[in-house]
Amino acid sequence: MASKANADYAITADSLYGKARDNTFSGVMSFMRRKYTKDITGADVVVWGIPLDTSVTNRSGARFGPQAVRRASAIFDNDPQYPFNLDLFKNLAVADYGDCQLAYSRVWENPERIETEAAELIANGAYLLSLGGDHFVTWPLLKAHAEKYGPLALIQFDAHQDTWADDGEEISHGNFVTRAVREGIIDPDRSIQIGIRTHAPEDFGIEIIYGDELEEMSSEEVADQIKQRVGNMPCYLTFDIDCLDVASAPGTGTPVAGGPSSAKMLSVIRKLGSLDIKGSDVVEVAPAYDHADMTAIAASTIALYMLGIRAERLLGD
Ligand SMILES: [Mn+2]
Repeated sequence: MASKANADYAITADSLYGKARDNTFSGVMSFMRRKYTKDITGADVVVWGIPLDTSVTNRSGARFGPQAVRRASAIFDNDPQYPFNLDLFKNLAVADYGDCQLAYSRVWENPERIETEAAELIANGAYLLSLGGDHFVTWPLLKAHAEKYGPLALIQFDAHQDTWADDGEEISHGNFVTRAVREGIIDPDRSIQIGIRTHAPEDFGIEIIYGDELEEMSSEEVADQIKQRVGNMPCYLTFDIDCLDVASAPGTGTPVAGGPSSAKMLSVIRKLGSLDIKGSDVVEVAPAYDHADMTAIAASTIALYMLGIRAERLLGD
């Protein structure tokens, strides 16, 4: 007889560990069926959605990103997760905290709302894995992380540098890097951007691997260059889904052709486990422009890899 207790693991789980038994096509859609809870006691990782898309320059819709990524993540069933060959949730306690409660009419309040809530979520040392939302959200996330961990090296997978001018008042997805450099939150000399294939007026000395260079490099070479740059500095990993080629990720607000495949970038992330990554995000998934969930699946797999290298690191400790 089927047990009710095995369904809807997101709300029936009695711990932050363990395997869900839901069918991939049904049930409550938390990220990878992790327990949906506001009690993050004992969590190694907190997954959190930030459905903000009021600061985009082109197509809006990333407010539906967290929903789409959670739904796509249901495809990861109970088998050991490739390529880690691990039950990630045997040793890694992961909570899905739901979404940030944003103000759609008092948008100027949102940066502080995000930062304040993020600070609470990481206060006890949990690793925060955030699902955007547009790339503005990385600004308050970086602030909260730097407040706790000090200045950070930034690892940014992106088609855009996000270094546009900023007067300190703007809510824009194109200048979080400008602010983070100006306020000393990231160290540009230890930071690196991967997949860039647009021009911006500033680079602040941040190292760049351009889209055409990626094409010529192996994933090993890319990962080595990142590790060389970051060294042992505490770092933050942000993955703008538009880093991927439009063929791998059409469902995003500012797509750019000529980017890498999901296969190559996943392979790079897999090799970053030795870095002292304090938190990460996957942003700019806009499912209204997606086809067959391909962008959402790519994004949820990137988030899975972020958990995977975290789980491996925990096992290594
Ligand atoms: Mn970006």
